[in-house]
Amino acid sequence: MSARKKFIHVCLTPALIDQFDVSDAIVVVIDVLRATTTMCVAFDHGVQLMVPVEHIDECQQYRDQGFLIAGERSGEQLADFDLGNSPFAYAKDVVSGKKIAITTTNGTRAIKAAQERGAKEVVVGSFSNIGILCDWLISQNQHVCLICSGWKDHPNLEDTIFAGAVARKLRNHFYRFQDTTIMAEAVFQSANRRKRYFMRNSSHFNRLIHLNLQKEVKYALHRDTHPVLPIMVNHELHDISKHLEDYKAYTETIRISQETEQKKAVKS
Ligand code: 3SL
Repeated sequence: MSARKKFIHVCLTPALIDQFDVSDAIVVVIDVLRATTTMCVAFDHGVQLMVPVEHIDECQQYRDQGFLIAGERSGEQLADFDLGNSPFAYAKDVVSGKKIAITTTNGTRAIKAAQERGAKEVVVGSFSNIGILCDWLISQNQHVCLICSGWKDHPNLEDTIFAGAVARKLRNHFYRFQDTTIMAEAVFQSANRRKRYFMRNSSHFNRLIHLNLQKEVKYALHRDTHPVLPIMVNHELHDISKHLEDYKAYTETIRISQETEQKKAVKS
């Protein structure tokens, strides 16, 4: 860590993203229940790459390119999609070696918003990869912006709690410049060790409980179960957990092969 500390900001909903200059920051997109947790499970189970997309029809188009398509709206799997947004559906025998295009109510939208805003890097965070994520953020010595996906542009409790957990881990390495970072850390400190109890009145917790998804909520709150680090390389998410030392060279190789594929597609 260099002598100059960097800033850590918390953006409580994608609707506020325009207030943040992320051109010089690593953005961590957070959707604990459940998109970013599910993405970590998928990569840990051997997915080759994932393409997060905002719209349903855009996602469907990937089927013709040999992708599995995953879609969720308001907690439920979309009809005729291969997968929804349940971490339990992304078993090794289903996803290993596969390419997946995914659209979810808030999480994939937040990823796209971060990219459109010009983030330097966009990575995916959840309790399941919090350790590797925080170690990597410290090692990068860059400004960090934690973007909570929330629910339809409203802040939510679970993503704020996670942002606070990250802020807590990073507090000695970063300036906590804005009140939202301090607020998120305070919420995390109140909730820690009894997160499910704390969240019992939250809107999305109850939405998922009504869909009989209590097992998924419990699963999403466990730490370091899937130590991967998905990062956006152009429009695709790739796991860099095995390439932390030379992740820039690794992502550059991916960019080159994306260009080659694109040229082939134009010719054919
Ligand atoms: O909003 C999202 O992106 C989803 O994670 C919501 S759900 O947990 O699948 O309902």
